[in-house]
Amino acid sequence: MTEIPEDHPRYESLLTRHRIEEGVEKGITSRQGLIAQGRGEAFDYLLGERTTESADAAERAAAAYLLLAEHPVLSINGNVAALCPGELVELANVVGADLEVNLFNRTDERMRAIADHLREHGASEVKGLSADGRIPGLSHERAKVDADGIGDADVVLVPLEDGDRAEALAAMGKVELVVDLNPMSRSAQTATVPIIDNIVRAVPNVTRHARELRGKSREELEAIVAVFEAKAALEAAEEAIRSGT
Ligand code: PTJ
Repeated sequence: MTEIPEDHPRYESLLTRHRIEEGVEKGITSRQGLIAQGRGEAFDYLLGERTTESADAAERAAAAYLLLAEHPVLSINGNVAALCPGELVELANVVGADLEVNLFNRTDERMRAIADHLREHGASEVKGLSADGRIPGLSHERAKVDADGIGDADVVLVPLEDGDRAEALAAMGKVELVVDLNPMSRSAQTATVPIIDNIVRAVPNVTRHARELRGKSREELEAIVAVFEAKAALEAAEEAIRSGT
């Protein structure tokens, strides 16, 4: 890999691409993850590679939901494990969430490689390997979850999720916080809180909000989630993409 000069105008984007490549080499990210990354990059480019005001509000609402949750779980796939493992471990620590590996293209090797990778980044416990629970209405491999993890969660952060599974999780009555750069994707459209932002910016920003909101009362947190409107957030993101502002 050629060294990327730090003054390159698209330094962050190229670095992110490199992390995904490394993820594939390490057996963490699937080859389809490269395609997903390309789709994400296109939307990010149109958004100006920045966290918009409406995405920031969604990240604050997500932080409030995570703090209000009885059992929050952060779902980890091969792309996010490669892109921001330490940041996800930090968010889990700040809001008291479980980390669960949950893959679209599930293999035992990748499950283990991702769990090990998260532990190398400071995770003490990683769920997803026992797979003794099922998401109803999905074909076998994609339905596998831990009964005491996502199976039991009331609030789940699902980054870069496929639409079917996002819908099935929503049908289980879970609050879904979806990170996806495409506001028109089915997962973003199904989410309680659609976060239209790059995962590498979104996770640290949710953590920052969670740190700020930690001392607030339940009533104050409930007021933040009550005023959040998913439809308005999706419209604002689409408008930002279409108009470039
Ligand atoms: O590791 P696995 O087996 O669980 O597979 C993970 C992928 C992402 C390959 C799988 O879930 C998949 O194929 O996803 P899709 O259907 O390609 O959807 C990925 C969505 O994530 C697309 O809408 C992209 O725009 C979006 N996306 C890609 N990169 C990012 C992103 N959103 C936020 N941040 C990104 N960095």
